[in-house]
Amino acid sequence: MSKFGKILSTARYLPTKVVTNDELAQMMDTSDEWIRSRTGIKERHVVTDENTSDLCVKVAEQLINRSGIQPEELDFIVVATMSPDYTSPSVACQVQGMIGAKNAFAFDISAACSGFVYGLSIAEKFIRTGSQYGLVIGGETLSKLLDWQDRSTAVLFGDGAAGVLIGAQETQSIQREKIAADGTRNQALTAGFHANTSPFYEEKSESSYCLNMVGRDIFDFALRDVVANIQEVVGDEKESVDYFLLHQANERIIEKIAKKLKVPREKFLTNMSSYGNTSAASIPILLDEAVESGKIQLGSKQKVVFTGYGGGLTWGSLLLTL
Ligand code: B82
Repeated sequence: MSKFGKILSTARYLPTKVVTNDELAQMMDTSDEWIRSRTGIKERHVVTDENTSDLCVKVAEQLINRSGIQPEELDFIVVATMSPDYTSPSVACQVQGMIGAKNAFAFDISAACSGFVYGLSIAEKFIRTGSQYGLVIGGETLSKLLDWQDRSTAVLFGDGAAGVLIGAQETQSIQREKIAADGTRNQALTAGFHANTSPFYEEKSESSYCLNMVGRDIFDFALRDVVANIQEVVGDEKESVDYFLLHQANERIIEKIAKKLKVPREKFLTNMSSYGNTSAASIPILLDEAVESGKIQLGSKQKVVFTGYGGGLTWGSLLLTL
């Protein structure tokens, strides 16, 4: 009989250096008050000597240690990231090698801030087709993609990683899901354009690594398409959902989405005040903190919704019974 994927444990790792809004205000024309009132962010973690793979290895090690399984028992490792160390190898392969998960296949997912939701959706299909155990990790060092002169973006993002161990069980954990994309709006949120410098290349183009966003457009996207997506996945089970874990882009977005859905704001967990926007890492960081605090209990049959939305444009929601 085919099995279903279930989250068995969670873990997070944040680089130790914390940068406050006041510290940013010494580097650029901004203020704690401006950042806080528009975004809800107070501080963020930033790497000083680590890359994305280092953060993800720390998460993978914790997931292995907490669960008691051996690295060789992992069938797959999926890393969602928009800030990999290399274009190739994938961060997932770096992690696989570092932790000795020699029986796991490994690959990265490029779906920006929706990456963890995409990853969990994909990973669950591997469990349904015979895999026993796998890791899904979201990890980012967005600090390397930022223009540190640009006060409109530099204040918004942070570095970090988190993830889950998923394993096989008899009963279905993901109850409903819908992941989506709209590539016609791909220019609304971009990062890491690689120019072709080949002598045969005839167009002149310049690399632009820095993250760029059209704030108003993606804000409207979050309030329209993402709200519709949550509504579609949650349907008439809205009241029975215990917690909504949304990508942590901006506190104002969460408030407005809660209001549009007519769901009490308290059901939306938030932590961007401490971490800023960590893209693919934001939902699993939020999840691990909620598990640590006891708000969310794995195996409790609580109902939770994970919703990612970001560059691509990509978005998606999963309704899970834990
Ligand atoms: S903003 O455009 O400057 N703004 C909304 C009008 C201020 C309240 C802004 C800011 Br500041 C920060 C984030 C956003 C935003 O809309 N973010 C996203 C929306 C959709 C998908 C991803 C994101 C993201 O930032 O990751 C807008």
